Amino acid sequence: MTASGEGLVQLYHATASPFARKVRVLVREKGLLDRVEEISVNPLADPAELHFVNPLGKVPALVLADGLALFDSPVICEYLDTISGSPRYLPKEGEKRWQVLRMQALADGIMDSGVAMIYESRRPEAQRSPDWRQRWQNCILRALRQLDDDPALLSGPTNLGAISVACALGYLDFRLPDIGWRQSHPHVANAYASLCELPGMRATLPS
Ligand SMILES: N[C@@H](CCC(=O)N[C@@H](CS)C(=O)NCC(=O)O)C(=O)O
Repeated sequence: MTASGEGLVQLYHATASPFARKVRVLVREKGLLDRVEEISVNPLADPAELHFVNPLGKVPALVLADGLALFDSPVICEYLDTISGSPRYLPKEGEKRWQVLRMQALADGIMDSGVAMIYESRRPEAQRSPDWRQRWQNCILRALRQLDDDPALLSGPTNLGAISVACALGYLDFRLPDIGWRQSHPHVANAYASLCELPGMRATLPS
C-alpha cells in the first residue's frame, strides 16, 4: 500500500509488544491481513533492519509499498483505518473522534508504564528503583480507575480506543499479573472479557 492504500505493506512487530498488538488486531478486524506482511523482530536486540525503517528502534513500524515507513502505533492505526472503508475504528470527525483518541492515549500510557516496569525489572538489581516502579504502577491504576468510573467509555461498537485498552490489559495479564487489576475494576474486567472474544484479539495472544 502507498499513501493512497495500494500494494503490500510490511509490519515490523514483536509478539509481546502491546503497541504492535494493537496494530495487528486492527489489521485483522479490518480484514487487511492479505495486504500486510508481518515481520517479527526483537527490538531489544537492535536489529539493523528495524533501525533502517524506524530510527527510534521501536515496534511497531509499517513500511508502505513506496518505501515510506510509518511509526508509531497511533499513526499506523490511523493510516490502516483510513485506507480501508467501513467500519471505521477511528471516527473521521466530531466529538467521538476525540473520545476514541483520548482512550487510545490512556491505554498507550498504561502500556508505556507497564513496559517501563518490565524494562526496569531487567536491570541489574542494584540499579532498580522501587520508587519508579511504584510510580508507574500508580499511573496504571489511576488510568484504570478512570475507565472503571465511566463504563460508557468502553460500551458501544468496538473502536480503536477499546482495542487499545484491551491490548494494554492483555499486556498486564501477560507480564504483570501481580497487579491483579480485575477485582477493583469490575466494569473494565467485564468489557475486557468481551473484547477478548474479538477474532483479532484471539489471533494475537502475546508470547
Ligand atoms: N509510542 C510507541 C511505543 C512503542 C514501544 O515502546 N515499543 C516497544 C516494545 S513494546 C519497543 O519497541 N521498545 C524497544 C526500545 O525501547 O528500544 C508506539 O505507540 O508505537
